Amino acid sequence: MAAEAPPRPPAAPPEDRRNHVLRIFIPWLILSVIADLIIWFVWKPHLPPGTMSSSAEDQQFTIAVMAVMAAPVMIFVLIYFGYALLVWRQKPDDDTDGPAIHGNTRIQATWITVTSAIVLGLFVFGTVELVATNGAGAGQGASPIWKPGGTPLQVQVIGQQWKFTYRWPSYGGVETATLELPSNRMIEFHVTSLDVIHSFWAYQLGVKADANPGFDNVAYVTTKGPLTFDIHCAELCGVWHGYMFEKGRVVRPNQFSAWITQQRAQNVPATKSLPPYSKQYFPDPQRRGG
Ligand SMILES: [Cu+2]
Repeated sequence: MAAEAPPRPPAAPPEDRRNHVLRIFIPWLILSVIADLIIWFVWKPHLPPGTMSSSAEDQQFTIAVMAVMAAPVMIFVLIYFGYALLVWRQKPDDDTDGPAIHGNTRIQATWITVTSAIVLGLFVFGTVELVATNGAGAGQGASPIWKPGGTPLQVQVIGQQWKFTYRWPSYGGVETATLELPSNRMIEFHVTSLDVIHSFWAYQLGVKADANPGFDNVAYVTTKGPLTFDIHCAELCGVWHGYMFEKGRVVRPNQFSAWITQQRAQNVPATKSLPPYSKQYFPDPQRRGG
């Protein structure tokens, strides 16, 4: 009696001859170029905080560069995801296992190289941008690492519940209720507080620095042309926190000179009764509120 014929091995699935790499790569390339062009030429010009100071312009530029680098990564993930769902999905009634795959050196090496290059590139880029703009408009603390050359105009910003006032050490220590700055000038803000923690946020200037009592927080910015900008407190500081907003102005240098001269003359009696200019103040009794 002849032995029963052994069962035939299942037929091998037909070899997939489609070039998946190319079918993913080409749409990715086209969509990435389109997305990056839209980001750079359509989106970037409208991106807050605008371009009306050195820091604002740098922030806009940096965010756009990061978006240009991030968009192709996101598009790749979405295309790969969609492609896998459509092309590699299991057919109905197909209970066979997929091929056993044990690693893929080329893909792993490419992945590690590309992601490392992106992360390290952004690290270097971000550091250079931060150093080159003397802190990019953020508070650097009492002894800034990145100081600009020349002699910036010093302006002390004093947060208090619920108003910012401004003191001018190079103009007799006068304290003003509003902020005007000369155009095309490096400004050195000294941000402090008399009571609780506030945050000085000059939106269109791209400046944001915490105002802490008893602490001198330095932030640099270079103004450009004339501008009206928004000033907000960006740190919840009590019931009237939302009331701490006002307009500041960047004006031509001769207008600024006229304004500060007028402020000095008008505030002579108040300036006499103020404590001398200091990098920080400790009012007595210690003010607390909220
Ligand atoms: Cu506040």
